[in-house]
Amino acid sequence: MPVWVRTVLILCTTWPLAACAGRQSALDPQGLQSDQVRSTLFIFLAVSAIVWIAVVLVLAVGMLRRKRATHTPLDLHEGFEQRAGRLVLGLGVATTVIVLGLSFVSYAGQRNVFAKDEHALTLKIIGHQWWWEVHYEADSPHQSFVTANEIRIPTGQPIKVELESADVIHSFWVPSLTGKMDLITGQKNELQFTAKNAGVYRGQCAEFCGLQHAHMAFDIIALPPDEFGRWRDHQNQSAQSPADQLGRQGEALFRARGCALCHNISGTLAGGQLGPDLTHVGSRTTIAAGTLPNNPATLGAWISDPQHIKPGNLMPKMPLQSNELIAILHYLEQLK
Ligand code: HEC
Ligand SMILES: [Cu+2]
Repeated sequence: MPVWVRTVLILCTTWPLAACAGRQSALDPQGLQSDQVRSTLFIFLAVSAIVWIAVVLVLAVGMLRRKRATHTPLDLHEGFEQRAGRLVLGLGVATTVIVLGLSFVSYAGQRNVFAKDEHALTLKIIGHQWWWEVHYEADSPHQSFVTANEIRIPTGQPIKVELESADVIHSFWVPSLTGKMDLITGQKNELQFTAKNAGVYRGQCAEFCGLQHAHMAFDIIALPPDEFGRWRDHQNQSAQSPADQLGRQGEALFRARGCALCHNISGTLAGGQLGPDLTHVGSRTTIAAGTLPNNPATLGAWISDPQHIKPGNLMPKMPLQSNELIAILHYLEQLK
């Protein structure tokens, strides 16, 4: 076999399968609910495949064994009519049984996926064009905090997300963990899921919501419970005060240049609510809803011209001198 034929064959067979694993795949489930979604899919797929193969086989046999007609279509053959009638009845019953069976499988699957646990950890998630506001809610306000675009959860514990929208309809979808659910203005939807294993699972807005819909992603980072506890305690704290002169200058410029009108940094005078909370922005792994990894270069590029990176997003390009940009960047980098 020529090499190119072999290459094409290998590519055609393995390339589609490569998409089945990874951190954003319903076929590589890492949560109790996504397990259920996958088994439901496979049962439907297997039953439909068997029916399809049976139909094609019968059709093929019929075509191969076709005989020349020896009678006119209007002749009645009692024996044949009776056999045909029984066959049609049998197939009708089989179809009904299969459809009812699959309906039951689907119903049982949904019951598991949407089962509710009283003791779930509750998060409130608000969809914005084009980022995610994430509230960790506890009984005591001292234990509650807000973050954005990165959702850390403990493994093995049921998580309840309450979904709302600040503007248009969005949809919360983390294929590795569970099915999707819409975020709708004026309505509170709810979804629960449990991550089986530690890892980073990518989520994506799954309902077209305008220009930058494609750049409205997020990460769910599932951690062992004690590590999650440490992260949570840290997020509960107000922002660290800047350690040096440049950082203090950055903090002042953050207010003077208008950033504080849209961004909150707990423990400081910045209390804006239009954009993501930046109290611990330096500890997040990505910026701009999963658009870029978070490092000094990307953060600097974002602040100097967010419209170049994510055209049409709701953070305007702010006129900053380069020394002002450096000071603000230095300040934000310290907000671990
Ligand atoms: C008019 C409101 C507004 C102003 C003013 C504003 N921002 Fe933003 N900012 C936003 C919005 C909205 C986003 C989210 C954009 C997106 O991802 O779609 C954002 C995102 C960010 C992010 C990324 C956060 C993350 O976790 O993804 C940083 C950092 C940031 N802004 C810093 C600044 C700085 C520094 C200034 C001042 C120079 C500033 N912003 C001024 C609205 C604003
Ligand atoms: Cu969207």
